[in-house]
Amino acid sequence: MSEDQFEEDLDLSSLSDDELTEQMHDDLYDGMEDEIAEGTTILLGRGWMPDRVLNDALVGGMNIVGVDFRDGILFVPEVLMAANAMKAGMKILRPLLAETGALPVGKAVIGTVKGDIHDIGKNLVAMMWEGAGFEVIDLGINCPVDKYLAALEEHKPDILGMSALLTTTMPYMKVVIDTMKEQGIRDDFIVLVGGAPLNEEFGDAVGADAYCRDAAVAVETAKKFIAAKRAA
Ligand code: B1M
Repeated sequence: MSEDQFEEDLDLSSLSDDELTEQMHDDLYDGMEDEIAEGTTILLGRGWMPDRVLNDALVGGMNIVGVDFRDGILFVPEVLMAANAMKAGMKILRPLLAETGALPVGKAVIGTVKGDIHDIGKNLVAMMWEGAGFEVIDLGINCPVDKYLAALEEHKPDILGMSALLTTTMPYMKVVIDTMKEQGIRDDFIVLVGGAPLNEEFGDAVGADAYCRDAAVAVETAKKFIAAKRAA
């Protein structure tokens, strides 16, 4: 029997909890949305709490995806597919998590800066953050400083993320951070920046807390800063 045929015939509900969790990690890795939705529903039907499904089956699987993306084993298209599969599970869990009051790992606002319409990398970061258990408010593209500030005021996130893909738009990050300083709110937020033309030196120069080379690093960095914030 071919592997595809095996996958088609596999009855997820016949698996034990451990086997199903393991299978869901594989299905996330392979970007299989329907199977992730089905596995999520089965685990909930067996009495698993939504946050356990999220952490053990989904976030656990996305961690593997993140590590392989960082190590150059997986590439952008595969990670986007995995993130979409994750979304299929999250769609089922989100209202239940809200009901049970389970706290997200942290909250992040992210947007591509004014003048810039590139959003593939930003979307990937947003999806990977969601995959890691963060609540993410995505402001989209071409964000002026007022839009960022209004979102900080409204959502009170832990993290502000900014993306820029053009050498002409990346200086706008400094406009946002300088305005935050003027308003005395800079230190209320962890500011993370990313995008192909940036580097660590640029991140330091504009006054960000960190530059993130890619989406996997954005997850690691966000978790590190949140842990430090909570510890303080
Ligand atoms: Co444009 N574009 N583009 N483009 N485009 C680039 C960026 C360019 C390098 C191509 C080139 O000339 N070689 C060049 C910029 C040159 C420069 O600034 N020096 C360029 C240009 C010039 C332009 C236009 C000006 C072209 C024109 O109209 N004459 C125009 C600009 C429009 C505007 O923004 N105002 C333009 C338009 C477009 C399209 C609309 C056609 C399309 C965008 C579609 C979309 O995003 N929905 C597009 C594309 C696709 C690209 C390239 C080919 C690919 C970008 C991409 O999606 N990469 C790009 C060339 C390239 O990079 N090879 C190019 C994949 C993505 C996953 O990677 O975005 O780097 P990336 O994200 C990574 C990391 O950078 C990081 O994590 C991500 C995932 O690992 N990251 C973050 C990103 N944001 C983060 C935020 C964080 C953390 C990490 O916050 C915490």
